[in-house]
Amino acid sequence: MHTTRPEILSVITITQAMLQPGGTEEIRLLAESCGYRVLADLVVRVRSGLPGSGKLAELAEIRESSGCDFFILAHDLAPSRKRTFENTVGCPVMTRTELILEIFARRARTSIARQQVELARLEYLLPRLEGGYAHLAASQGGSGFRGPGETQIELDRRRIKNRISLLRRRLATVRTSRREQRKKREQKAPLVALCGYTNAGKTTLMNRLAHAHLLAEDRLFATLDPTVREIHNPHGRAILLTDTVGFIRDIPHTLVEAFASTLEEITRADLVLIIFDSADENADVQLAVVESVLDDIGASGLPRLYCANKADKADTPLPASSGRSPLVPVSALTGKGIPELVWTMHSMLAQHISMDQAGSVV
Ligand SMILES: Nc1nc2c(ncn2[C@@H]2O[C@H](COP(=O)(O)OP(=O)(O)OP(=O)(O)O)[C@@H](O)[C@H]2O)c(=O)[nH]1
Ligand SMILES: [Mg+2]
Repeated sequence: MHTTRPEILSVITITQAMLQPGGTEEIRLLAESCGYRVLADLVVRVRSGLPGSGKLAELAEIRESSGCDFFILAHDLAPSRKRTFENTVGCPVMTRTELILEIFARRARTSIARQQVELARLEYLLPRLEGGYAHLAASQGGSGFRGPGETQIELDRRRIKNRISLLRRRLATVRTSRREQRKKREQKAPLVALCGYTNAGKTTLMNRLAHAHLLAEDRLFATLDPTVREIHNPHGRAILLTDTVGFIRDIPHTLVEAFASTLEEITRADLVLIIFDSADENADVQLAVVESVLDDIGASGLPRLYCANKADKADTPLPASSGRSPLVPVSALTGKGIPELVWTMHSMLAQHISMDQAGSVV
């Protein structure tokens, strides 16, 4: 019997010369996390997002000889320039934002995550419909909107707007009910939010601390929905831990908006545990991204504890620790440093909460 396997698409990534450190590795990891086979990583010089005409002609030849299905750009591009790019190289071109939206679409499992991702994709698509993006939404798989042809633009736009309003209304209800759940929890125990760059090891740490079995894997954006687990300190007092969606540099704006109720979990925490991969040579850049997202979502004033994870892999001790404290090195994988982390977490909570309220609850 003949069984059909899902087709694996082959891609070539294109990183701008002089992009930030780690840009090429990150776009490859993003592409692989989306299930694509990466045939090559090219670094090219671009001006306003577009390579020069000679380079574009060269890319068209590379596409012919490699048989790649499309190119993935490590940067974003205005719709008209993207069309020029695609017409010259003779295949679709996916921007970084589109790739991230696609990964989210593929990862979303729960109904709330699916609605959040659908909203983000539609918000992204709406202003681009006229530019002929509908075919792209239809051709790239995933669970997002399938746009009909350009002839129906007005109809599409109306449908999309209606769908966006419906999704916004539904997600507003989710936000309200999450707030109510949080209020109940807040009365029960202090909340520690695990946050950090995607793939830093947040879920592995959550599993280690709470003896949980949540999905942790070597892929970007394995976690989309917030999860809460209860742990107890040696005196039997409860602490709630919440694991949530990871951050990435230049996180698409529509995603931040659509995931507002998820990110709100962090802003309500009594302590923010910032987990980073201390073995990653770009840990400093990633930490700066995380700190800036925390600022953006209004969580900058919360007490924070840095957790230098993957200490089992790090050659040099804490390359990214510059000026950040308190900081505890751990390995969520082996358990090294976990008792120190738990102790610091408890003492920070005790200090913070006793300052906030009359009596200590920890
Ligand atoms: N060597 C080593 N690997 C680790 C450690 N902690 C996590 N990992 C690995 O790092 C990868 C990512 O771990 P996750 O826990 O899924 O990371 P995350 O931060 O939750 O990632 P997202 O949910 O995708 O944002 C997995 O392959 C883990 O096994 C550690 O301390 N040491
Ligand atoms: Mg995770």
